[in-house]
This record gives sequence, C-alpha cells and structure tokens, in this order.
Amino acid sequence: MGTNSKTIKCKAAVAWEAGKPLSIEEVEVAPPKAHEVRIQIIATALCHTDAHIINPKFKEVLFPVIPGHEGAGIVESVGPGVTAFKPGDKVIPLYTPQCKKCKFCLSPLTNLCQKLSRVKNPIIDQELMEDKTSRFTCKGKPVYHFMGTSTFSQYTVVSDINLAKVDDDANLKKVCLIGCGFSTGYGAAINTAKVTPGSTCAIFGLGGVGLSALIGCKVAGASRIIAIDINSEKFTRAKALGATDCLNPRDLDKPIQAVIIEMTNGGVDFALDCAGGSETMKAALDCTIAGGGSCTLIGVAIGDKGLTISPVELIMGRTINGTFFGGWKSIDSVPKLVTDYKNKKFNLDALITDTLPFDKIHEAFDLMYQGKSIRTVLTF
Ligand code: NAD
Ligand code: DAO
Ligand code: ZN
Ligand code: ZN
Repeated sequence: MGTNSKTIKCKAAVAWEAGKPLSIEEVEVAPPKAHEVRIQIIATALCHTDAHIINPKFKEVLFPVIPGHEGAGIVESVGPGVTAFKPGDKVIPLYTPQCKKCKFCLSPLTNLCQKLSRVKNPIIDQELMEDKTSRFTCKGKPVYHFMGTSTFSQYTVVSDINLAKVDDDANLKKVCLIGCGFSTGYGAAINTAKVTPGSTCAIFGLGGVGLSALIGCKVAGASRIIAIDINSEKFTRAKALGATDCLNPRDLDKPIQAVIIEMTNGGVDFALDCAGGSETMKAALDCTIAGGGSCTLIGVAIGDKGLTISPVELIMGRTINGTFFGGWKSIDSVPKLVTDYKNKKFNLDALITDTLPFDKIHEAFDLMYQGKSIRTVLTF
C-alpha cells in the first residue's frame, strides 16, 4: 500500500532554538491537504539565509522550525485540487510563490506574490500552511515550516503555488541550487540590475549568490568584473568564472570604494552587494559612477544598523534597487533555468564545492561559517 494518505515518519534537521546547532530528528509529515503537495527531497544545499534564521540576533523567528529552502525532489503525493503535479514528477520547491492571480503576479514589474505580503519580512513568512497549521510534528509538538519549503527534511509539504515541475532528466543533486542561490545571484544581474554588454561591474561577496551574480554579469556581456571579498580564498574560483580583478578590502590602505573609483576612472556601471551589511551596501553604492551607475542589494544582514544614503548620491544620477529571488517569476522561470543548465548556458557545477550525506549537515554549516565552501549539497 502506498504512503499517499498516511503520515510519513522521516529524518529532518530541526532548529529548536536560536544559537543552537540543528538537531537531526525523526519527524512526522502529515499528508498534503487541498492544493498541497508532499515531496521526497533528494538533495538540498545550504544558503546563508539558513544560518540567519538561527542567529540569536534575529528575534522574530518562531521555533521549532525545519529550515532549508534550496532543494529538489520528487512528488510523493498530492492533495485534493492539485492539477499541475502528479506522483513521480521532479520538482523544485519555491519560497517565492506565484499564484498567477494577484496584483503582483499579474504585474510584469515584480516577482512578488500577494501570499508573501502578510508580514514585512519574507524570511519569517510562510511558516504555516494556508489553513494556519503545520504538516510537521516532532516529539508530539508542531514544528514550523520555513519560507514555505523546509527542505532539510526527507519529506516536506508545500503549497502547489510554491512548486515548479522540472525536466524528467534533471539532475536533482545539481539543480537544487536553482531553488535559491544560483537564481538569486544570476537574476540579480540579468533581471534586476539589467547588466549591459561592455559594462564594468563590481560584485561584493563571492559566496554562492555572489558567484552566481558574476556568472550573470558574464552572460550579460560585461567586459570588466571586479570581484570583492574579505576572504581571498574565493578569488581562484571568481577568476575562473570571469572576474577580471579581485580585491580584498582588508589588504587595502584606502576604503574599497575609493580604490574601485580610481581603477575605473570614476566608478562602475553596476555594483551588486551579495555580502549583506550596511558597510558593503554603502561601498557598493559609493563605487557606482555618477550619471547612470546602478547599485543592486541582494545580501541580508541580521541585526545590522541599516543603510544611510546621502541624497546627493542619487541626485547625481545613481540608482539603487534590490532583488528577491533574482526577480524571477518562480513557476514560470525555474523550469526554464533548469533547461538552460542542461543546455550549458551556465555552469552550476562550479558552485558546488562539497556533496555530503544529509547526516553531515553540521559539517556543511561549519564549512559555510569557515568560508571554505561555496555550496554544499546534502543528499538523502
Ligand atoms: P555566503 O556566506 O556563501 O557568501 C557571503 C560572502 O560574502 C562570503 O564569501 C564572505 O566572505 C563575503 N563577505 C562577508 N563580509 C564581507 C565584506 N565586508 N566585504 C566583502 N565580502 C564579504 O552567503 P550566500 O549564500 O552567498 O548569501 C549571500 C547573502 O545573500 C546572504 O546575506 C543571504 O542571506 C542573502 N540572500 C539573499 C537573497 C535574496 O533574495 N535577496 C537570496 C539568497 C540569499
Ligand atoms: O532566499 O535566501 C533567501 C532569503 C532571501 C530573503 C531576502 C529578504 C530580505 C529580508 C530582510 C530581513 C532582515 C532581517
Ligand atoms: Zn537562500
Ligand atoms: Zn500571486
């Protein structure tokens, strides 16, 4: 007999409280209700946002929670009313929903969806399903979902507007990166900044998101790409992906923005902050050229004092914007990105530094905290 109407017991990494390592537990995953899909997660990578939510400075997070939002898997069962998915489909869970009906989904100007607008901070949104309950329990207690995805569980339940069906021959151990880091950085360059051929770009932070932004700048035809990180070990990979110059702010005797302005004769056309924090955001804006320079914010910092901008910077013709999931309308775009990867439009493999069994999730967090990994893929 199949599992489709039964609760499944499986392995998951549960965050019980802030500042504590995740705990691998047996959890119960209830069957999907109306317009929900239960997925067997095959692979999930770690994004820095998974570390943010257990940062004790982030006060608004509800615990216990199962993090993870960069995963890929196979549909196990569907709830009533689901028409777009069937058991066996390969899928990528989407923390950016696309209902295709709301004013955001109907606008060509944004990839947001009304479902996200219930709270001000999307990282702590979608912690429950539509009926305001969770499908997860552990040790008799309900456990919150994370951004509508919770991919650090062998089985998860998502709404059918938080899911994309991808090619049957997709390699789930690679395309899981399209669930967040790759799409965010790549889309930041292509969709949000709209990097132009022949332009000069600066990218702050060379993790999974920053290197994906670098790939985006390269695909868009940028001719000079300045890659910045406080960890010089990131430079070899950045150069291999197309960085023309690499700078470590800690090795300089002037502020990074002053150095970039000098070496570009006035500033860059496009700056992208993929590190997070008011210092790198300010440096990114400052190093753009007056009369057209554009700064795109992608990185997130917890407990940061926030960005203060002098109006003169904008009056002199700079623009500043930001991106959520790289501006992609998720259900429409994720399947195309998977096909583009298959057709070798970009190289996701270059971003995967480690592949480990799910039980080694703590090692994966350590590699991220120590700056030794770009993306670690965990497999069940
Ligand atoms: P990561 O930890 O892999 O990479 C961050 C990089 O920034 C590291 O290489 C680090 O050394 C570097 N860095 C830190 N401080 C720096 C500084 N002062 N100057 C230069 N470089 C610095 O993280 P990631 O997974 O690539 O995520 C990057 C950021 O993007 C995180 O804040 C994450 O929360 C955010 N994010 C945002 C979105 C979105 O939709 N806007 C989506 C995904 C991730
Ligand atoms: O997909 O990794 C991710 C999360 C992207 C979230 C970006 C939203 C920024 C919200 C700022 C919250 C800071 C406390
Ligand atoms: Zn992420
Ligand atoms: Zn919508």
